[in-house]
Amino acid sequence: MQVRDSSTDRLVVAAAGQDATLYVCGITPYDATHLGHAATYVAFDVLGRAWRDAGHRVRYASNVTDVDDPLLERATATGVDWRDLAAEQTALYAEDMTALAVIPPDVYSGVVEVIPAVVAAVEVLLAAGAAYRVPTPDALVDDGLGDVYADLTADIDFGAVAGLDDDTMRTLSHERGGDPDRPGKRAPLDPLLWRRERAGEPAWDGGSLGRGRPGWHIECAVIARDALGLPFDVEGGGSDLQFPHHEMSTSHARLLDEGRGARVHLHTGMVGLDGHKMSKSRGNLVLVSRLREEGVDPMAVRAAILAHRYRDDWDWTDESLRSAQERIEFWRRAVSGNGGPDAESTLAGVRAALADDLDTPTALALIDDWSHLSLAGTADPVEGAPGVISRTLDALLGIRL
Ligand code: 5CA
Ligand code: ZN
Repeated sequence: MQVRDSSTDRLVVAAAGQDATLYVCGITPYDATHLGHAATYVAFDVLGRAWRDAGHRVRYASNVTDVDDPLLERATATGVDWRDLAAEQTALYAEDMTALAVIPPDVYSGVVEVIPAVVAAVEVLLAAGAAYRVPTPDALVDDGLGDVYADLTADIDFGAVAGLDDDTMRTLSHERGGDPDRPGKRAPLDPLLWRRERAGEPAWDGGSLGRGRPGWHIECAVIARDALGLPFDVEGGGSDLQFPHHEMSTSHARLLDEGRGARVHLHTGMVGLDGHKMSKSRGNLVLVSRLREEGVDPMAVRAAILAHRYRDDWDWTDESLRSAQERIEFWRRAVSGNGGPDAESTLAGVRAALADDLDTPTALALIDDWSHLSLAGTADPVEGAPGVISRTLDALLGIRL
């Protein structure tokens, strides 16, 4: 299994040993799962399937960002308790993923479940001189402890994940949850590790840090480390997470155990609608749950996703769903008999396509080729060949006909 590492843009072996370890950043559960989320989780699901097929023991971990500013803001705006909102949306997400045949993670952790581990990690970074306190006059109790930030100068490899220049990093930090203009920080990009309690915000016992809640990046660093050990094979998510999220979480991981974070970073392209990235903040969403309510076959949704290369940006359209529905019908007709054209070379081709940086469009085209031959009728049908195709689709691509 080779994949294109998004840090170096080189093809690399995805997992060198028998154990293959994967961390994929999970949802922030304040709104329902849209096609962009679905495409990201389906892509990493195919990676897990290809690994299993190649004989690896897969260990997959993910998180739910069940405490974060956007979630708390949405809960306040709609008058719902943030815990209820998170629980409700996480359950809906799980249903959507089940419908899309995404194999669940082995470890699936909320932030609220790892607070003591995050506190201990931040204490380690402070003791190592890799973090510092920033005064918080607006904290509920201003006892002088302050918020805690990572000092990025402590990490000589900072920047290796995304490879961006300073100006770009600053712009993206501002757009994607950072606070480059916060007074009192040593450097604009330094990320928040621990936020002291503010009025109306949830907070937990933070030991020597004082009551508060975790920053975003440290959460994923700690969950990945505790679930998979360091270093692990692949860290994944959408391309919007390459910077700052994966740059920062990898930096934290490096400093925590004098180790490394992920060996390889993989980022999926952004799915858009009408030319704009699908996002909860923009509201241009096609929800998986809505499609399900409308009676759309989830396998067609999955096929529509797999028709695109995972790393490309693409737009969801009604047409892409319609052609996926037709494709599924076509495959169903083609596998309906007992015999058909020999399927071994198709299976080998699908395996080779997936081993080549998860080339799912080529894999689907190979199934199309076999289906055309099958429906044209073959002089010398091989018994059981349609079953091989059905099982290839099911096991490797997660499409049950
Ligand atoms: N909870 C954090 C990660 S720790 C988070 O980014 N949550 S999220 O709900 O905003 O996104 C969940 C996953 O879907 C992330 O991997 C994100 O990169 C991906 N994602 C978000 N929007 C899109 C999109 N339009 N296309 C493809 N993937 C997307
Ligand atoms: Zn994450």
